[in-house]
Amino acid sequence: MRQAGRYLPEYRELRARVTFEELCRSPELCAQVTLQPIDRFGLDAAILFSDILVVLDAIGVPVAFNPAPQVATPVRCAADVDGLRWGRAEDHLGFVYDAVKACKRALAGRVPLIGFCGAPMTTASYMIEGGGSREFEHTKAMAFTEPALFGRMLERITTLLVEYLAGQVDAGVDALQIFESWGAAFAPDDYRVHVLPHLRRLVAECKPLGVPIILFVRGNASLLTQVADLGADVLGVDWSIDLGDAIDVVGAHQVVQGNLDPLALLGPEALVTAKAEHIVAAGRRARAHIFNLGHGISRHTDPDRVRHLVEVVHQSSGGASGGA
Ligand code: 1CP
Repeated sequence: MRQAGRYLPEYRELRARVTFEELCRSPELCAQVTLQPIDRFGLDAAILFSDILVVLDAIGVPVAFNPAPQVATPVRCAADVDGLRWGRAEDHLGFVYDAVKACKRALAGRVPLIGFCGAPMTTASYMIEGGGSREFEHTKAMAFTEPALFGRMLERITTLLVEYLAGQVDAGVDALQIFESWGAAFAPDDYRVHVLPHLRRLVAECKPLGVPIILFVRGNASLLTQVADLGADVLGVDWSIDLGDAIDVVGAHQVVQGNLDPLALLGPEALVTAKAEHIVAAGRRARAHIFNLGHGISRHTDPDRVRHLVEVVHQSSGGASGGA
């Protein structure tokens, strides 16, 4: 959940000299940034420093990070979709795999490394909208007026993402996380028709890669129900639902991850302690629970609050990597 990033002075110091794109494209700098929160806080896993939109460049959709992502030429009609460089993406993604290898070397087995991608619809939404969105008007308009085109686009993105995740596993990642950050853009029945089949295929085709798959879905209880049986090894839960209620929805046989509201870290230590202990207690009812934030960390977060959070979680769950 952006555990490396602008809330860390050592990240800001590096970013004053290089752009976000340069960071992602330099394996050595990428490894340096990936390890910053590991060195500082003693977290139990590292997540590759990159972005879900880095992959788009490889199919001919340039993305600028200012720092929010912007796509100058959105993809909205059949000619746009069919004109992309589908099928030749692998030739352009070597820098990500080199970054994975550099991270693995730098970690030297200390903690596992998580690779990731955006879910097909979340990825498509940035291509169609041209950046972040509140209403997802263009995305939904395409799904509702040209469902076959929308389906073709998601199908091709899914194929791209399977290759991309396979490349990350080949390069050495120990687990994969799929981010469906904008799942709630669609009403539940529309999600089931237009989006879920592609996410199902992504998970199914990544299963043989042999590493655990974490599926993070930001949205609502209905979405959690829909994704619960896709075969992901871990279900990531956002902060908008009580973890105990999420476990009721997906079933106590599942492994869950989450779900502290990242903005709770802007509050006092005592609040962070109480909320973290509540989540650790709730998670005990699941088959296993990986503590995490329920979405991306705010850049206004005091790193000392994060340190405090890690201590509380380790203490209340029985030690580093314990109680999971
Ligand atoms: O220089 C900067 O600080 C740019 C800010 C930034 C950072 C630090 C962006 C632009 N991306 C990232 C890193 C990032 N993004 C990681 C790194 C690994 C980690 O530490 O977690 C990851 C996993 C992501 C994934 C990501 N990017 C998601 C999925 C998770 C989520 O937050 O929902 C999404 C939706 C994005 C898009 C994106 N990229 C950047 C921003 C600010 C955003 C989101 C805002 C928007 O849509 O407008």
